[in-house]
Amino acid sequence: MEQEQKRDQKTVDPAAQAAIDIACELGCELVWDRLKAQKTQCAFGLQGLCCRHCAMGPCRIDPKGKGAQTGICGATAETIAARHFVRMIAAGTAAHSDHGRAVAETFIAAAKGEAPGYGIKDEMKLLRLAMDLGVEIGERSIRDIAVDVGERLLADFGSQHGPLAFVKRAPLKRRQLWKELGMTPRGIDREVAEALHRTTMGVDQQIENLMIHGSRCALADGWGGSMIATELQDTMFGTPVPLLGRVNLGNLAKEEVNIIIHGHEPLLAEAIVLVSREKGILDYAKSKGARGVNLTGICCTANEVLMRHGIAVAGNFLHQELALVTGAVEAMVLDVQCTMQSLAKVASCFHTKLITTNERAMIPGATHIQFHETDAVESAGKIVRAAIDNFPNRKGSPNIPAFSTDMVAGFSVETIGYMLGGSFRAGFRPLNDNIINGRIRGVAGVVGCNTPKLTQDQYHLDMVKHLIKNGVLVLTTGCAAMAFAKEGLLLPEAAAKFCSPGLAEVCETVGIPPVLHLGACVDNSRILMAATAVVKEGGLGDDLSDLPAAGAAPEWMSEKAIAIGQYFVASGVFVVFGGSFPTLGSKEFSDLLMKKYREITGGYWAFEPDAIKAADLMIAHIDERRRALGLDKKKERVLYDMEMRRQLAT
Ligand code: SF4
Ligand code: MSK
Repeated sequence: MEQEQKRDQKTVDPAAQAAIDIACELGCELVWDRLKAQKTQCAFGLQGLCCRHCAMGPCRIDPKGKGAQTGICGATAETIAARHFVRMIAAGTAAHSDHGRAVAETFIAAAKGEAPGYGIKDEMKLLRLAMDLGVEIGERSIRDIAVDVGERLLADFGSQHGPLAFVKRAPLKRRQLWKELGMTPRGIDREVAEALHRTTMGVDQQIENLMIHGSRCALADGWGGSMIATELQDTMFGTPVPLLGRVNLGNLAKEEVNIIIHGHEPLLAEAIVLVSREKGILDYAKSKGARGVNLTGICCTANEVLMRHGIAVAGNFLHQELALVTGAVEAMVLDVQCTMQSLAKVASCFHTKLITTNERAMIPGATHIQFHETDAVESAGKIVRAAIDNFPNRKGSPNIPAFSTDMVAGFSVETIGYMLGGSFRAGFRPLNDNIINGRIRGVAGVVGCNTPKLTQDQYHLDMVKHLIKNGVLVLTTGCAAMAFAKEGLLLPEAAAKFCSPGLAEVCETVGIPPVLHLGACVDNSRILMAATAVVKEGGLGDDLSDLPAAGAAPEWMSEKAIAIGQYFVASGVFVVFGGSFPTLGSKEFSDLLMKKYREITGGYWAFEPDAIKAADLMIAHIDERRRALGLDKKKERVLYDMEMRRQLAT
């Protein structure tokens, strides 16, 4: 009974619950209602056992062994599940990488002076990138260097033979392994196209072979498209440094024009931040009876402007409809990814204007105002003015749940290095030392979405509280980061309250929270870079798979999460997913991912619906890595006699 009640509970967030109650009173349909309307979901689809890759189908495999055991073409359960999984990786890689491409194109235009409103904010990062990429610095201007850096990275999308530029950042041993396995990504678009080719009817029907390419495609995301997005965004808009932010629906303002930016690409959001602070815009808002313009965000666009400007976050994925239900939102401005089509219907119950801005992502019922990167300020101004014009259309007084929590965000890899080592000797030595001495047991990346199939944020919170209680430092991105922020886990004070004594001591000494917010979904590439920095710092093995580290996406829903999971697995990391897993209908394919991959790349998958058990799996993996590194034994103190000292000196 208690279990059932728990399952029925939609959220653990009181702000979300208040908004759900309002929607209920108003008869406004939400994501949970639509989930219910789906009734029992297709068991074949859930387990990866249906295929509609050709017109002989759709075909499905009976997991109980009674009905059909192959598709009409003869494809087995294994092949069907593997092809589906690889297509999810390809879609996720395409999404992150198309984002990266848009950023690279704007970066080049900005460097050439063809995109007024954008520039190069972090020149140091640009120079570091130039050195990494072999771009000449000499006496050249920042602009010329930036054009070459942008062109070099843009070339990775269409490259045919690779390797991608950032692959060489990975530890040597990992690169050699990728080479031996044939997993080194050659070109971002090439890997996505080949994934679609191989998974079409009658092509690759051998699951190990399919997953070699699935891994190569995922690596083109993590060490390619996503990393390009992160690095160029930092260079253009500034590398994040820790700052104070706030999260939850209480950040909507009763008497101001509320604009919510939602999606993933920060190109428009950066321009909106700029424009919404202009005096002319504020005066315009006042002329319409508002006190000002209040900008907040949802999903990863929110993370981007939080990390660089401290813009408040209205909520994570499942908050997108709830924010509109408050009746306080003049405009929700969408770019790309994770924006539900239902927003148009919810917005129509209120005065809210739903504005799409990207030609790649339109929604019936929304107003489309195309954003032009080459005319960013003017374009953003049009959008902000449209929101202000909507303020007088508010129907009655808004109903804003008064919940807001403070947080510290903005932990780029550079910042973590400075915080640990100081500006002059930035580095990961103190982190490595504290892992070696056991104050920090290990590191976990806990990232990803929400899904209405699970109580919003519950799994995230249960897992992470268990991890930090057991001495595991957590790195986070995406909507997971917002779940932790709402609970106060992104505050330094959380260390004393929730952590093991060792982890609390380290956090208090350095002044960091036990859960570090590294940014948006594309910024999972920062976790790859941080892990690589730890390996290079020394003392914890010579490959990513040696580290006492693990990853998780407890409440995942997007194909992007599968791409991220696989690039971590292919990079040597153990990854646990909650909720559901799209391969369980095929034991053989699931075994490949969850058992055999351990021998192939050192990384492997697990699926665990229970948050505490999942966290324990991560801890068990971390302990196993510690044992392999010899960190489980207390080092015996050796008293050196004169002879031993002499030997040391020679
Ligand atoms: Fe069915 Fe094979 Fe066609 Fe898939 S590819 S729909 S399994 S016949
Ligand atoms: S926004 S991909 S719901 S994390 Fe990046 Fe959140 Fe998942 Fe979208």
